[in-house]
Amino acid sequence: MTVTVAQQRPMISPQVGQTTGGGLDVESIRRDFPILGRAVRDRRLIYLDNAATTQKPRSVIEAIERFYEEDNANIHRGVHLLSQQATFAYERARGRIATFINAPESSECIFLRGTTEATNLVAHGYCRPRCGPGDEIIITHMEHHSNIVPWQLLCEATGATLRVVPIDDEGVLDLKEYESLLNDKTCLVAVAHASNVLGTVNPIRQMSEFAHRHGAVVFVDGAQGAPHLPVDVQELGCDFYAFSGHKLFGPTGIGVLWGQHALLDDMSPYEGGGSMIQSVTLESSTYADVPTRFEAGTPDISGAIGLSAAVDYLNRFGMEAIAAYEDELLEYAHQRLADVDGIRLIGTAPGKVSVVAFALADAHPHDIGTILDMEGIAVRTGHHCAQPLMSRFGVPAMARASFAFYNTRDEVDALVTGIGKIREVLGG
Ligand code: 7TS
Repeated sequence: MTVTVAQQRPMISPQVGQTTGGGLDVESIRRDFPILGRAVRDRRLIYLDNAATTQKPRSVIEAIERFYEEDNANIHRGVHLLSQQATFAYERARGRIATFINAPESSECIFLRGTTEATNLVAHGYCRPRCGPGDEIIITHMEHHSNIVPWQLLCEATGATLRVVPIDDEGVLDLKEYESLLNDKTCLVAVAHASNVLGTVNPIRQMSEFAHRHGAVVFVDGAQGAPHLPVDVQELGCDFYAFSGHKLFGPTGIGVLWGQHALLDDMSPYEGGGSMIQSVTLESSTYADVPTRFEAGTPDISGAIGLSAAVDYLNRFGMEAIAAYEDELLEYAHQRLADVDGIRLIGTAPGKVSVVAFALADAHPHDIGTILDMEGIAVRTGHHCAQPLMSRFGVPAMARASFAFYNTRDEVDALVTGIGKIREVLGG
């Protein structure tokens, strides 16, 4: 049964107008997200698992629906009207997304399934032909598994060596150590724009400058950067930037790899199939230009259109305003949570994005997640696909509340109250 917020939780009135950082009208923004009106376990939904995936505004849902109702056809192949319309919509989506990250050319944006696929494409397409024994790949201690395992596979296959930049107890990268790890054997540096656990924002511009001095290229995992920060790939100075649509208020199954044109142009395809060729004989094939060379088979057409609608939606407010609002909310969350008895906040780097990981004395993260769920509060618990980071902080798992610009101070308050209940239930 779907019930309204007001019926279920009159004690938590959504006084979202209180939180006006960045000048956002969050009350009105919340109405754009249909799912935020639903109840969970007879409570109003408090969705604090945005680092795993974000909710979708109505305009995204409608853009996908409209595509299937009006334009659906395969792209880049038909002369018929629907195919032309679908192709136009898909390529227009690419252009809008390129503008969103200030890519010099829209052809530098490749549609893929998401950050994970983008990372694997760079590992195979860029590094494999260039890396051998003695070459080095640098990652950091705060990476998501998707920015660790592809590089381990690469090293296994080529004999290259993986180097890891350490982090301090606040979750800040050791830049001195990074500098000393770089050398003329460094092929590529792979680093998260923002950590999915600590929220730390890494100094990509500086890291790119250092790497370029040694002729290394920089791949940025932007899965947690793009949803929270304005992204200007030219300003960042990196060589590749990847992000996932579903963490950016768009659909699942679509993501983007941006790369410098010259680098992409010099890369071999990762997957073979239809669309990515120039010509095929039974003996051999030649390949299409970028980006088509990397988009074998029928792509996720409606996904690209949905992601473009998400970007249009974000542009209504501007990422600067979104970041300013989230900064205030994060500060409030840190203040409130720091007062909770027995809590340990993990990740306290200055300038972090709105992700708060925590451990509670004597409470298993799984119990924390389950008890909060009884209150309608969705948080993530577990290793967050960052097991090396868990080891770094000496825990097998953590709980994590991750906020988007539709979250409110009331929801932070509800989280704090919910954590209080955990102690009651567990008898702490
Ligand atoms: N990189 C980072 C920093 C991430 O946070 C994630 C997903 C990925 C890569 C992989 O993205 P995908 O869209 O290709 O799967 N992070 C999380 C998370 O923190 N909780 O669930 C998924």
